[in-house]
Amino acid sequence: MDDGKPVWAPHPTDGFQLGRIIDISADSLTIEPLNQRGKNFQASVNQVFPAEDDVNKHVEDNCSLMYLNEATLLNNVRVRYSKDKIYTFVANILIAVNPYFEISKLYSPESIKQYQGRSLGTLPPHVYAIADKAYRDMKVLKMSQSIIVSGESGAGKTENTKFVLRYLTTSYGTGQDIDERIVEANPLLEAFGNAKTVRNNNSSRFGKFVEIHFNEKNAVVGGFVSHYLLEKSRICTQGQEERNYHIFYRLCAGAPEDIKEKFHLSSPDCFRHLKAGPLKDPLLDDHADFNRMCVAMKKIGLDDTEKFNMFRVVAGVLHLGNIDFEEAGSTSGGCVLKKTCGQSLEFCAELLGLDEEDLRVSLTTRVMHTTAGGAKGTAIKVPLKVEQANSARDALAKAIYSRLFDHVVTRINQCFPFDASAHFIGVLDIAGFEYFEHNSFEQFCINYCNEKLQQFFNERILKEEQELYQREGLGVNEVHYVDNQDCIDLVEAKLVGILDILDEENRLPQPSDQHFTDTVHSKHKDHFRLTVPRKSKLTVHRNVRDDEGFIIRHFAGAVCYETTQFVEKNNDALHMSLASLVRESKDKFIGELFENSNHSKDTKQKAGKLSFISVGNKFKTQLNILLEKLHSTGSSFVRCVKPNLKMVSHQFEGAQILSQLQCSGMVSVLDLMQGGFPSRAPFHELYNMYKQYMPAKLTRLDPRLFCKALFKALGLNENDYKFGLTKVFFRPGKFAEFDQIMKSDPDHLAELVKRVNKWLI
Ligand code: AD9
Ligand code: MG
Repeated sequence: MDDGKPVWAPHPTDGFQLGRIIDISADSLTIEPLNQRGKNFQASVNQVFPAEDDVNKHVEDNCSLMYLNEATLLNNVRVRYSKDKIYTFVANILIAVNPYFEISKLYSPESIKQYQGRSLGTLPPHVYAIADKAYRDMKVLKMSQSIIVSGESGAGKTENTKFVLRYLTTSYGTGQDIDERIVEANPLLEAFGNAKTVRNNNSSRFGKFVEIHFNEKNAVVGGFVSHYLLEKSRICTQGQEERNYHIFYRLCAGAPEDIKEKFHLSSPDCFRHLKAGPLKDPLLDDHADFNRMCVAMKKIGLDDTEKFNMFRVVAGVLHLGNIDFEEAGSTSGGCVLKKTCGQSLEFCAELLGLDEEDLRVSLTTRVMHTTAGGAKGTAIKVPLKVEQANSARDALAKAIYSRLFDHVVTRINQCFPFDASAHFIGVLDIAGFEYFEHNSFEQFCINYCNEKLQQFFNERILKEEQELYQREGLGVNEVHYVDNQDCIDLVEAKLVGILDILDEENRLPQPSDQHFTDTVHSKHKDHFRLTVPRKSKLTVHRNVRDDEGFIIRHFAGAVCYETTQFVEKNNDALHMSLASLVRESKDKFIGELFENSNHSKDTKQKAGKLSFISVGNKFKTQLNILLEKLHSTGSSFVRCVKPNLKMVSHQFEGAQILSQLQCSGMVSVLDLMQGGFPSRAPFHELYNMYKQYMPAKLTRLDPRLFCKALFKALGLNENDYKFGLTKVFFRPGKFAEFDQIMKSDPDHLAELVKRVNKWLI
């Protein structure tokens, strides 16, 4: 590397900068930046990478570069982004950078047509190319496929997912209702499951796996949506500058007057659950979005009754939120409703089909069974303190809303009838690795999920690549990657895993976050992946004990989790009084939302004890089902990248982007490819591609011999390629070089043909 050629060296904001090595010591290099104004600086050897000769060149498949490393990848993506080319391949993996503006014609109907039936690599990189590959693989291999879309919040996962769904239904649908329904399910899901956050004005607060089902003739016949982990805390509290779920504002803004009157709706600032955040966002048009959502509901096949049932529940949740409590004047220690809540209780009860008095009692007291004097015990009403009543109210709101969301998904699925499914293509749109200033149970679950997905990625890309080399008899050195099974075990192992320890805590008579945290630490004292946070990490902003949490060393970096509220957030059950209240609602719709919820066989309530439904273990089960599905399908990966934090177009923040590429495992892929043979082509493809240029004598050979003869005649360096059993494999950049020789000007080509002829004699 010290041959005076330019290198990529670290840069704090751009990720990398060009420089020249001017001195080498034992463990660091002295770099002179090529940018004249910069000062010389030190960089460690493993942070400096060789640069391509022409740093302004860009390639569609990053593997056709000569040097495969994180710096050349970043540079390639950067140069392409500056030309509005947001998609780049790294072999079969697609990188998609969010442009934050509509690129003209990129997703037009003509563009859809273009990609149909075309092999990967024959057209510019595009999410359509991935969709079509999945479709062709499904058809040829007779095997279901999945497309895993990942990336951080605002990176473009949901948008790309929608492009895939539209592409597949447009290209391979039968033109019947089902095609449209699959696409129209999205506005509905987004109304109930998306919200404005500081990272994304339309952030999905749940994960989803959407399957499009195809019949024996490979035409679209159905769909199915699975959803994961709706963020429930948002229903009652939102971060600064964030909003609640879109549906609340849309309903207030767009509902027809008679409905507004019936549901006692007014402007959002009349509702506690809405007025904390920005009520109106200049970029969001709640009124128009309401109408758009109603169109989607109609297309999906929901009638007015169902639609208004859903809206009624949403309105009920809003009025519930306005109920407030104050200490009761008596000595009971209980609380009463504040006078200032006006008719909130009445409206809420009316909309949810509850008895007003029952609702009031259920919010302010809790039924307990004493064990004294018999197996059943007697029920007594214990008054709740203001704080407890507040949390009972919020728990009820969260339970109702999340059941409503489950119902929306169930209804969507009922609108996709299918009975002739042979295979499916599933698209996974789920939040990527998260790391905030404060990390709680939600981040813990998301990052656990990402560990599992990363393991799947490693197996599919890294392991299978090496197996391919072996199968083809290439004899390439093994590339090592960090296996994260130990981290997954730490979370999900039976009994000793964090999820089971947490469940155990939830089942104690007096569960506490602190006791849970201590148990985790004591069960995993010297675990490589787990450490106790240092005091400073947790106590800067809040007054928490210094060990109230744990740090997990994830594949993408260490994350410190604060465990306050883990116990509460892990429990999906309502306390008994509230659960029976809603289950026995006079309103059939509400009653059905809560059917089979608490009180099922395995969640019997004991005396005085809350029932318990584990959020963590439910997610674990769902995830394992999902991974089983992924394992049984062929897979493609789309890595979405967020270009900047300001959410604006044409701004490429290199360092930010680099860290996303590292987190997504792309850098390990490059390591593997640099040591291996990233470009490959089956003999027959090369034969078909180049036979037109070659003398007849050569084209009479079979494809394998044809390639051998051609390469020899061209005098290609034998280190640059290898012949496998069915394919030729090229070292990084070498296929592009070869292709260029073959497609060079006619004079040069004539010269080549002469050489081939000579060689043949
Ligand atoms: V989150 O984890 O759900 O918060 P996503 O889903 O990764 O996030 P999303 O797809 O919602 O991000 O994209 C965020 C915004 O970027 C969109 O609302 C669009 O305004 C913008 N975007 C994303 N992809 C494209 C695109 N291909 N073309 C134009 C885009 N705009
Ligand atoms: Mg999203």
